[in-house]
Amino acid sequence: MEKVYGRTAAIQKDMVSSLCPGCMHSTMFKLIGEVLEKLDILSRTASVFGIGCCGLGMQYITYDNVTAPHGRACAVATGVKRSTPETIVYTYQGDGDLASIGLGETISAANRGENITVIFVNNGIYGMTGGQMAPTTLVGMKASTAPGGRNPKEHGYPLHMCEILNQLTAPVYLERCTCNTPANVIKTRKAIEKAFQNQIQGAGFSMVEVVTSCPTNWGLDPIESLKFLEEKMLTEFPLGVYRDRQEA
Ligand SMILES: Cc1ncc(C[n+]2csc(CCOP(=O)(O)OP(=O)(O)O)c2C)c(N)n1
Ligand code: SF4
Repeated sequence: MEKVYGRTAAIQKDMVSSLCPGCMHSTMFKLIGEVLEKLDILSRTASVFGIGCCGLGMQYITYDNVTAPHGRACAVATGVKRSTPETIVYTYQGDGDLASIGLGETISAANRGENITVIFVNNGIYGMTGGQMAPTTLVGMKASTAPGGRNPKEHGYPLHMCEILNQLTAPVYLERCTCNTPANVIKTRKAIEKAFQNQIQGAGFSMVEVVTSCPTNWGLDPIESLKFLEEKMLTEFPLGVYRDRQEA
Protein backbone atom coordinates (compact mmCIF):
# COMPACT_ATOMS: atom_id res chain seq x y z
CA MET A 1 0.00 0.00 0.00
CA GLU A 2 1.27 3.48 -0.84
CA LYS A 3 2.35 5.45 2.22
CA VAL A 4 0.71 8.88 2.06
CA TYR A 5 1.67 10.23 5.47
CA GLY A 6 4.52 9.34 7.78
CA ARG A 7 5.58 10.44 11.22
CA THR A 8 8.43 12.92 11.12
CA ALA A 9 11.85 11.59 12.12
CA ALA A 10 12.26 14.78 14.17
CA ILE A 11 9.94 13.45 16.88
CA GLN A 12 10.78 10.43 19.04
CA LYS A 13 8.69 7.40 18.17
CA ASP A 14 7.89 6.04 21.61
CA MET A 15 6.98 9.23 23.44
CA VAL A 16 3.48 9.69 24.78
CA SER A 17 2.38 13.32 24.93
CA SER A 18 2.23 14.90 28.37
CA LEU A 19 0.55 18.03 26.99
CA CYS A 20 -3.09 18.77 27.86
CA PRO A 21 -5.88 17.80 25.44
CA GLY A 22 -6.36 20.58 22.89
CA CYS A 23 -2.91 22.12 23.50
CA MET A 24 -1.40 23.29 20.23
CA HIS A 25 2.22 22.90 21.34
CA SER A 26 2.04 19.31 20.07
CA THR A 27 0.91 20.46 16.61
CA MET A 28 3.76 22.96 16.59
CA PHE A 29 6.44 20.42 17.54
CA LYS A 30 5.24 18.23 14.68
CA LEU A 31 5.09 21.06 12.12
CA ILE A 32 8.60 22.25 12.94
CA GLY A 33 9.89 18.68 12.66
CA GLU A 34 8.21 18.19 9.28
CA VAL A 35 9.79 21.39 7.97
CA LEU A 36 13.28 20.49 9.22
CA GLU A 37 12.98 17.11 7.55
CA LYS A 38 11.69 18.57 4.29
CA LEU A 39 14.52 21.10 4.13
CA ASP A 40 16.99 18.31 5.01
CA ILE A 41 18.51 20.28 7.88
CA LEU A 42 17.61 18.00 10.79
CA SER A 43 21.22 16.93 11.38
CA ARG A 44 22.47 20.52 11.66
CA THR A 45 19.59 22.11 13.57
CA ALA A 46 19.69 23.19 17.20
CA SER A 47 16.52 24.27 18.95
CA VAL A 48 16.64 26.74 21.80
CA PHE A 49 13.58 26.12 23.93
CA GLY A 50 12.28 28.66 26.37
CA ILE A 51 10.99 27.75 29.82
CA GLY A 52 7.36 26.73 30.25
CA CYS A 53 5.13 24.19 28.53
CA CYS A 54 6.86 25.44 25.35
CA GLY A 55 10.08 23.95 26.77
CA LEU A 56 8.53 20.48 27.07
CA GLY A 57 9.40 20.12 23.39
CA MET A 58 12.90 19.04 24.36
CA GLN A 59 11.45 15.71 25.57
CA TYR A 60 10.07 14.85 22.16
CA ILE A 61 12.66 15.87 19.58
CA THR A 62 15.44 13.76 18.08
CA TYR A 63 17.77 16.67 17.20
CA ASP A 64 19.99 18.97 19.25
CA ASN A 65 18.65 21.35 21.86
CA VAL A 66 19.88 23.96 24.30
CA THR A 67 17.32 25.05 26.85
CA ALA A 68 17.73 28.73 27.72
CA PRO A 69 17.04 30.38 31.07
CA HIS A 70 13.56 31.95 31.08
CA GLY A 71 13.45 34.75 28.49
CA ARG A 72 17.00 34.37 27.24
CA ALA A 73 16.38 32.17 24.20
CA CYS A 74 17.14 34.86 21.59
CA ALA A 75 20.42 35.67 23.35
CA VAL A 76 21.38 31.98 23.56
CA ALA A 77 20.39 31.44 19.91
CA THR A 78 22.57 34.43 18.97
CA GLY A 79 25.52 32.75 20.68
CA VAL A 80 24.90 29.40 18.97
CA LYS A 81 24.53 31.03 15.54
CA ARG A 82 27.51 33.34 15.80
CA SER A 83 29.85 30.64 17.13
CA THR A 84 28.71 27.96 14.65
CA PRO A 85 27.17 29.75 11.64
CA GLU A 86 26.53 26.46 9.83
CA THR A 87 24.06 25.48 12.57
CA ILE A 88 20.40 26.21 11.83
CA VAL A 89 19.07 27.59 15.08
CA TYR A 90 15.58 28.43 16.17
CA THR A 91 13.98 29.55 19.39
CA TYR A 92 10.64 28.22 20.56
CA GLN A 93 9.12 30.49 23.18
CA GLY A 94 5.86 31.19 24.96
CA ASP A 95 4.44 34.67 25.51
CA GLY A 96 5.68 34.83 29.10
CA ASP A 97 9.14 33.84 27.92
CA LEU A 98 9.45 35.95 24.75
CA ALA A 99 7.33 39.00 25.51
CA SER A 100 7.69 39.47 29.26
CA ILE A 101 10.98 38.51 30.89
CA GLY A 102 12.59 38.12 27.45
CA LEU A 103 11.25 41.26 25.80
CA GLY A 104 14.66 42.97 25.84
CA GLU A 105 16.47 39.94 24.40
CA THR A 106 13.83 39.52 21.68
CA ILE A 107 13.85 43.16 20.55
CA SER A 108 17.63 43.36 20.69
CA ALA A 109 18.13 40.21 18.59
CA ALA A 110 15.54 41.44 16.08
CA ASN A 111 17.12 44.90 16.00
CA ARG A 112 20.55 43.38 15.33
CA GLY A 113 19.03 41.34 12.51
CA GLU A 114 20.46 38.10 13.91
CA ASN A 115 20.23 35.33 11.33
CA ILE A 116 17.95 33.17 13.48
CA THR A 117 14.40 31.83 13.33
CA VAL A 118 12.03 32.64 16.18
CA ILE A 119 8.84 30.68 16.77
CA PHE A 120 6.64 32.59 19.21
CA VAL A 121 3.73 30.64 20.67
CA ASN A 122 1.16 33.11 21.96
CA ASN A 123 -1.49 31.45 24.11
CA GLY A 124 -2.27 34.62 26.06
CA ILE A 125 -1.26 33.23 29.45
CA TYR A 126 1.55 31.65 31.47
CA GLY A 127 0.75 27.99 30.87
CA MET A 128 3.13 25.89 32.94
CA THR A 129 3.03 27.93 36.12
CA GLY A 130 -0.76 28.01 36.47
CA GLY A 131 -2.29 30.80 34.42
CA GLN A 132 -0.66 34.05 35.53
CA MET A 133 -1.29 37.12 33.35
CA ALA A 134 1.02 37.39 30.35
CA PRO A 135 1.84 40.48 28.28
CA THR A 136 -0.58 39.10 25.67
CA THR A 137 -3.50 38.40 28.04
CA LEU A 138 -6.63 40.01 26.61
CA VAL A 139 -8.39 42.90 28.31
CA GLY A 140 -11.00 41.37 30.64
CA MET A 141 -9.48 37.89 30.42
CA LYS A 142 -9.11 36.23 33.82
CA ALA A 143 -5.72 35.10 35.08
CA SER A 144 -4.60 33.78 38.46
CA THR A 145 -2.85 37.12 39.04
CA ALA A 146 -5.82 39.09 37.67
CA PRO A 147 -8.88 37.25 39.03
CA GLY A 148 -11.16 40.12 38.01
CA GLY A 149 -9.77 40.06 34.49
CA ARG A 150 -7.05 42.19 32.88
CA ASN A 151 -7.78 45.81 33.64
CA PRO A 152 -5.89 48.24 31.36
CA LYS A 153 -5.77 50.92 34.07
CA GLU A 154 -3.89 48.55 36.33
CA HIS A 155 -2.20 46.14 33.91
CA GLY A 156 -1.87 47.96 30.60
CA TYR A 157 -2.88 46.55 27.23
CA PRO A 158 -1.90 43.36 25.38
CA LEU A 159 1.47 43.54 23.59
CA HIS A 160 1.51 42.87 19.85
CA MET A 161 4.91 41.47 19.05
CA CYS A 162 4.68 41.35 15.23
CA GLU A 163 3.56 44.97 15.19
CA ILE A 164 6.28 46.03 17.66
CA LEU A 165 9.09 44.28 15.77
CA ASN A 166 7.72 45.72 12.54
CA GLN A 167 8.89 49.14 13.80
CA LEU A 168 12.50 47.96 13.56
CA THR A 169 14.61 48.19 10.43
CA ALA A 170 16.42 44.85 10.53
CA PRO A 171 13.87 41.99 10.66
CA VAL A 172 13.20 40.35 7.30
CA TYR A 173 10.09 38.33 8.02
CA LEU A 174 7.27 38.65 10.55
CA GLU A 175 4.07 36.64 10.22
CA ARG A 176 1.23 35.82 12.60
CA CYS A 177 -0.52 32.46 12.09
CA THR A 178 -2.72 30.09 14.04
CA CYS A 179 -3.55 26.36 14.11
CA ASN A 180 -7.34 26.32 14.58
CA THR A 181 -8.21 24.64 11.25
CA PRO A 182 -6.41 22.28 8.86
CA ALA A 183 -6.03 25.17 6.37
CA ASN A 184 -4.42 27.36 9.01
CA VAL A 185 -2.14 24.52 10.13
CA ILE A 186 -0.90 24.26 6.53
CA LYS A 187 -0.39 28.05 6.41
CA THR A 188 1.57 27.87 9.65
CA ARG A 189 3.79 25.13 8.24
CA LYS A 190 4.47 27.28 5.15
CA ALA A 191 5.38 30.25 7.36
CA ILE A 192 7.74 28.10 9.44
CA GLU A 193 9.35 26.81 6.25
CA LYS A 194 9.86 30.35 4.96
CA ALA A 195 11.40 31.42 8.26
CA PHE A 196 13.93 28.57 8.04
CA GLN A 197 14.62 29.18 4.37
CA ASN A 198 15.44 32.80 5.19
CA GLN A 199 18.04 31.60 7.68
CA ILE A 200 19.53 29.10 5.22
CA GLN A 201 19.91 31.97 2.73
CA GLY A 202 21.52 34.17 5.41
CA ALA A 203 18.72 36.74 5.15
CA GLY A 204 18.45 37.63 8.84
CA PHE A 205 15.85 37.69 11.60
CA SER A 206 12.52 35.92 11.01
CA MET A 207 9.69 35.46 13.51
CA VAL A 208 6.53 33.40 13.16
CA GLU A 209 4.00 34.18 15.88
CA VAL A 210 1.41 31.44 16.32
CA VAL A 211 -1.76 32.25 18.24
CA THR A 212 -2.65 29.10 20.17
CA SER A 213 -4.86 27.98 23.04
CA CYS A 214 -4.27 26.88 26.63
CA PRO A 215 -7.54 25.08 27.48
CA THR A 216 -6.34 24.22 30.98
CA ASN A 217 -5.59 27.75 32.12
CA TRP A 218 -8.33 29.35 30.06
CA GLY A 219 -10.74 27.13 32.04
CA LEU A 220 -12.36 25.92 28.81
CA ASP A 221 -12.59 22.56 27.10
CA PRO A 222 -10.68 22.13 23.81
CA ILE A 223 -13.74 22.92 21.63
CA GLU A 224 -14.67 26.01 23.69
CA SER A 225 -11.03 27.06 23.49
CA LEU A 226 -11.12 27.03 19.70
CA LYS A 227 -14.19 29.29 19.79
CA PHE A 228 -12.47 31.67 22.23
CA LEU A 229 -9.37 31.70 20.05
CA GLU A 230 -11.36 32.50 16.92
CA GLU A 231 -13.68 35.09 18.46
CA LYS A 232 -11.40 36.83 20.95
CA MET A 233 -7.71 36.06 20.40
CA LEU A 234 -7.76 36.54 16.62
CA THR A 235 -9.66 39.81 16.99
CA GLU A 236 -6.90 41.18 19.20
CA PHE A 237 -4.10 39.50 17.24
CA PRO A 238 -4.94 39.71 13.51
CA LEU A 239 -3.33 37.07 11.31
CA GLY A 240 -1.16 38.03 8.39
CA VAL A 241 2.28 38.81 7.02
CA TYR A 242 3.58 41.92 8.76
CA ARG A 243 6.91 42.03 6.95
CA ASP A 244 8.42 40.06 4.10
CA ARG A 245 11.62 41.67 2.86
CA GLN A 246 12.42 38.60 0.75
CA GLU A 247 9.37 39.40 -1.35
CA ALA A 248 10.47 42.96 -2.17
C1 LIG B 1 13.89 33.51 35.81
C2 LIG B 1 12.62 32.71 35.95
N1 LIG B 1 11.48 33.33 36.35
C3 LIG B 1 10.34 32.63 36.46
C4 LIG B 1 10.31 31.28 36.22
C5 LIG B 1 9.03 30.52 36.42
N2 LIG B 1 8.38 30.17 35.17
C6 LIG B 1 8.55 28.97 34.60
S1 LIG B 1 7.61 28.77 33.21
C7 LIG B 1 6.96 30.33 33.40
C8 LIG B 1 5.91 30.86 32.46
C9 LIG B 1 5.78 30.18 31.18
O1 LIG B 1 4.81 30.80 30.39
P1 LIG B 1 4.99 31.00 28.86
O2 LIG B 1 6.34 31.53 28.55
O3 LIG B 1 3.85 31.79 28.36
O4 LIG B 1 4.98 29.51 28.26
P2 LIG B 1 3.83 28.39 28.26
O5 LIG B 1 3.97 27.62 29.54
O6 LIG B 1 2.50 29.09 28.13
O7 LIG B 1 4.16 27.57 27.05
C10 LIG B 1 7.49 30.97 34.51
C11 LIG B 1 7.11 32.34 34.95
C12 LIG B 1 11.52 30.65 35.83
N3 LIG B 1 11.57 29.34 35.53
N4 LIG B 1 12.65 31.38 35.71
S1 SF4 C 1 -1.05 24.11 30.61
FE1 SF4 C 1 -1.69 25.09 28.69
S2 SF4 C 1 0.21 25.42 27.49
FE2 SF4 C 1 0.63 23.90 29.11
S3 SF4 C 1 0.31 21.87 28.17
FE3 SF4 C 1 -1.60 22.47 29.18
S4 SF4 C 1 -2.82 23.51 27.57
FE4 SF4 C 1 -0.68 23.42 26.86
